Amino acid sequence: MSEGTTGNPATGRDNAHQDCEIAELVRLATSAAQQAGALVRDRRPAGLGVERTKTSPTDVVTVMDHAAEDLLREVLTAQRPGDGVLGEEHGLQPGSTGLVWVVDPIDGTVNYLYGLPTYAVSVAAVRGDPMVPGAWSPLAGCVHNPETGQTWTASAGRGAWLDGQPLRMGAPPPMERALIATGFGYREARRRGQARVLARLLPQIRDIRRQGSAAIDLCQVASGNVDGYYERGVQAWDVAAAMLVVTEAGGRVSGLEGRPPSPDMIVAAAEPLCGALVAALTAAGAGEDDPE
Ligand code: LIP
Repeated sequence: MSEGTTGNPATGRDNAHQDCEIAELVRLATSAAQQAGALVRDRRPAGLGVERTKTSPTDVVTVMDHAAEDLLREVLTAQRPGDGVLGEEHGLQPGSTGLVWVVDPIDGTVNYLYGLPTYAVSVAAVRGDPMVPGAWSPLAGCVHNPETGQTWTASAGRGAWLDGQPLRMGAPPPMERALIATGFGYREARRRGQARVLARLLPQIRDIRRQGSAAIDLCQVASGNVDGYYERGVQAWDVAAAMLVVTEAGGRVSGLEGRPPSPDMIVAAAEPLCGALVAALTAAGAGEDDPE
């Protein structure tokens, strides 16, 4: 499988045109993510601090989140002025083409703040409304970790790659031998609920990893560094590009009880592990927070 594979010969011309357009979207996503990655890595101010907080005192934003999102918006709109852009820090700038760039300038901001290397720039081109769960789908995406240099890319129906090498997920282990990544939200009631779910799940699996970047967790599912991932509370910008990496590598990304992935819950793994995880999380009441 390679980027730019020609489509169905029956509709050859249209598919070839679409292939070109999607390949172009992947190139732009990759170039934008790598430029923003170089900025946050190379221009990190000495004594970087918290610029402001969002949903709780531990939900932080740094000056570099803003600088990188500004750069992403500039690069993307210079090339494709009619497209919309939805970013973690500055919200939605509507477009006219039906295509929206969904960007997270630094996914893993707490790691970045502490000088830990697990963070990423995430850039996805999606069709539909990325604010409404189930109403959008990613066409192209790139997740770039500026510290390791790892660059995951994916294009809808055409495959997923890590540093240009095709990714194909193998058969997963059973639940009791599965290494599962997860993350925790920033509000107290959410965390109490997440701790309750973890206490139910942990005895059923090999172990848990909490790496601090949903985008990297998902890409590591695709790369086989963990077997699965789940989290409550992640937004479209955290996961839009990495979801495509997982599905194009042969995995499944789901919500609970047949629902699409959403801020309520995202679960990712190859089948049958994904289904087993969804069942275990449902039984553990993972779709609800504890009372405030
Ligand atoms: C963060 C995630 C992290 C998750 C947090 C948060 P940010 O994104 O990727 O893994 O547990 O809830 O959403 O805030 O660094 O972009």
